Amino acid sequence: MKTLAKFGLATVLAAGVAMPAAAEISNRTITVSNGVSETHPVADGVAAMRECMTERTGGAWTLNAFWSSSLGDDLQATQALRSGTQEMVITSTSPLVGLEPSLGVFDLPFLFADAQEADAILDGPFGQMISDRLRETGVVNLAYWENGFRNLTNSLRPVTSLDDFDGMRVRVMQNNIFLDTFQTLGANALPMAFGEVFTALETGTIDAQENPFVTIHTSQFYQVQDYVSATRHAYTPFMVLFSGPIFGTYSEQEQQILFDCAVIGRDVQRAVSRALSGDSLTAIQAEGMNFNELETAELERIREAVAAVYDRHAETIGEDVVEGIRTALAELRSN
Ligand code: TK8
Repeated sequence: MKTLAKFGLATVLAAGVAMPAAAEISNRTITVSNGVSETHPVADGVAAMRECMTERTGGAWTLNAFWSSSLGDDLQATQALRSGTQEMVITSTSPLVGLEPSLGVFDLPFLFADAQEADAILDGPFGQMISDRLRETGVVNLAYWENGFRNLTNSLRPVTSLDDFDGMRVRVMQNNIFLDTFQTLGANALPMAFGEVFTALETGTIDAQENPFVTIHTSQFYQVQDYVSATRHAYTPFMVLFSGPIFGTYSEQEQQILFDCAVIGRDVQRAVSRALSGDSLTAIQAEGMNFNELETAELERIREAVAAVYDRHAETIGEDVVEGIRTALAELRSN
């Protein structure tokens, strides 16, 4: 009798300790969509995020990933988040400027000098300020991941100078700053969703596109492009976005798990992306692409040619936002 009572008390105590925690973490199935393929470093980040979620929720959460725009392109998926029909998307900032114009700041040509600079800005108060603004549009930015420095590929000629852009039909993201940048360089810029790029290159609707080496490799653009030139003209980040309406149904503890695991995924994703960049370049050359660097003086001409893009879009982006990143970068660079 005594033993039984003791056992009973222990059970009640154990349940008492376990119950609040159990109540704060529900069974959840989270769908995340991506434009890139499953071989892209984003998949390493998603895997790390999934492992973190499993650990933190005791297996109560399932993270299902869909690749290669199979659930729609960046913008469509983001709209699904806003209406609460999909949980998560890993998207470029660029196609979302219609939702939140301040995101356009990351499309300004030659903004970041290197990845460390990008990390410092994105993970610091400036990146947080942009995330706060996005929150108003119905999505929660859990973390910034890496897309990377963008380079031009085409089927016509090596791009070694400003003049080589002339008349080239270049696919750009659905974004006015990219459109203006490439028009200013003399190209014939065509905005298009990422999922349509391969076919458009294959059928010759366009001559060129621009993306980081890892994307050129993992999306197999080397099959339909002959030249790759190290223009490094922009660094556009990825964001790990979560549906605002669905986020609101999560407990505080669950919301924290989302943020924490997105950051763990971020560190893995960035590390893999950076480690892979050089390998991707080697791989696309092995697949037959012709690679060239640009002379410093030519890169300088290109940079000068597009400098006016900053002024033309400052008002749309927000003068304060452009000024804010300039100040933050100047501060970083003075250290
Ligand atoms: C993938 C896109 C892609 C981006 C683009 O969904 O559209 O060129 O660089 O990676 O976000």
